[in-house]
Amino acid sequence: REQDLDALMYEYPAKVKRNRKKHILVRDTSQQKQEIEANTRTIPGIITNRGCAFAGCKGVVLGPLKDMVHIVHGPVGCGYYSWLTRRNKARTDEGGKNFIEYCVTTDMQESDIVFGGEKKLAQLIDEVVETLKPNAISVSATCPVGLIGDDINAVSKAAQQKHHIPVLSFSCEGYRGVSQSAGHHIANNGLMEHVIGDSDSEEAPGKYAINMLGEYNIGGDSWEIERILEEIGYTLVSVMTGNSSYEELREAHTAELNLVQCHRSINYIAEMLEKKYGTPWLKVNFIGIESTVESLRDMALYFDDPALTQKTEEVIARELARVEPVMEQYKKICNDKTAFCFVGGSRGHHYQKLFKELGIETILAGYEFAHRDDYEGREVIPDIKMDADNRNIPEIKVEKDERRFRLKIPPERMEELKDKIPLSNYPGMIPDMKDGHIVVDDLNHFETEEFIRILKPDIFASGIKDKYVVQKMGIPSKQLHSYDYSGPYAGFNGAIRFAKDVADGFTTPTWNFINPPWQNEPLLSGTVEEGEH
Ligand code: CFM
Ligand code: HCA
Repeated sequence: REQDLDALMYEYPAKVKRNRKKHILVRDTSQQKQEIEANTRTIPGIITNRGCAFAGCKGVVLGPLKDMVHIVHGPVGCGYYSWLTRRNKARTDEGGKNFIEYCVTTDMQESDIVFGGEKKLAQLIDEVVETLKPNAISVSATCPVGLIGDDINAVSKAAQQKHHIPVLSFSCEGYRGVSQSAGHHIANNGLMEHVIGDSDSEEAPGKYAINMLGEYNIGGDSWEIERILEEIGYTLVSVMTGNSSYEELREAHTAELNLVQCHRSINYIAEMLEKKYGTPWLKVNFIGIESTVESLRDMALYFDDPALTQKTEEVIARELARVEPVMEQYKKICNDKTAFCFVGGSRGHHYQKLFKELGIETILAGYEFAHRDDYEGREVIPDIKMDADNRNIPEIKVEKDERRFRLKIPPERMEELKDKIPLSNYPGMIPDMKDGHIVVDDLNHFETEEFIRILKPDIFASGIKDKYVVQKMGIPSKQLHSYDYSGPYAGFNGAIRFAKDVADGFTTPTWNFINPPWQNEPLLSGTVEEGEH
């Protein structure tokens, strides 16, 4: 395998090769610990799948908050491409507001870049308040805003005073970090400082009150998870941030437990909430049947109430009886196949288990922008080197809230539970990978083609930027960001949907009929006409 890796990098200059080798490892369980480099800059010129800090802030974390209007201060392209077309879903609550379908931007022009865009932003905020009347507004900065020095913070503060609604500003210029991850931090820090706990409520709104952190309702995933949790008897206080709202997030301090679905985008907020309010966090994974069952049992153990445990087991038994026979059918089609699973920061790990349930082995996996702890486990956090890029993201200090802090369970019980369930813990992706399988950080297009050539997977799971290249090589490709506009894929119903979509990918007769179009005729033909257009 090591030789394969060397051969694969044949076209790289020596320096690039040295760099990239630190981001790739072949799983070897005989080694106590395997280290990987992550969260560092992509080498210029390499075609990465990563996005930018603005995408992580506005696109991923803030965008799904539906009762807010999210203003993009910048050129129209940044606004247009961060319109939530990646299928974040949001239902309007009764009497509530929902602006999820809007795309609002200052549409900066050349003159704004030269003379400044602050006035235009202030005007747009006035217009938004007048016409849409949102519960709150966010302003996200794109690259040129930072370069020309528009003070979005001052404009937002003035607007907040003028209109008496919260106007939150986020200096999430695309270049603020090496990837989307920096943008998650910037957005989450803002929500932590200005939104969570900003209400008079002291009591949770129901029994077994929980927040679900790091779940963005792509393809309706949160709704399937909520269906299960609510039937068991949990009360969902808030979701960060799928199908959620400013109003919901304000109440998040009242929960008894925080679930962490996407460790990458939210683990630091889970830590802050524990420090400030005493709310413990539990790592869950609702992707895959076994993972869902395990997460539900872990939650029941945390609350330790016989009635809740019984209801949990009842729901699990009923759901398994319903979905397992269906999964068996699809398994017949999928069994003994291999997959690549390369997604942003969590799904590269989470989806391996669901693939496994279909008999599909993940032989290569990785993350676009996750950090070492998402690969190696949280215990490496103290060893992670700080560099100029990390320091660029402002840290916030969180103190214990003396009035609201409450230990949710006694410290001894907490310690006891930590041995049984992943409370405040995430062991990362690497321990779940098998010998000889490959882990790649920030996989690029050149390496994708090379790995495909060497390993010939049966299915390629990734995103829109690389799927079509691979699909045209004749390998079924599944988007695990947008779900190819299908979903939900979470929970019990999601597993069935996923199984069907994957099996359809293998069995579609298209593979027998399609020749690349350029084989038969030129792709473009036409005549140039003179006159009117
Ligand atoms: Fe978390 Fe996400 Fe992901 Fe992510 Fe993303 Fe996403 Fe993703 Mo695309 S928050 S890290 S920044 S699970 S948008 S909903 S699918 S890359 S694996
Ligand atoms: C982002 C969003 C994205 C992109 C998806 C893809 C998403 O990174 O800004 O590349 O297919 O999930 O929508 O990750």
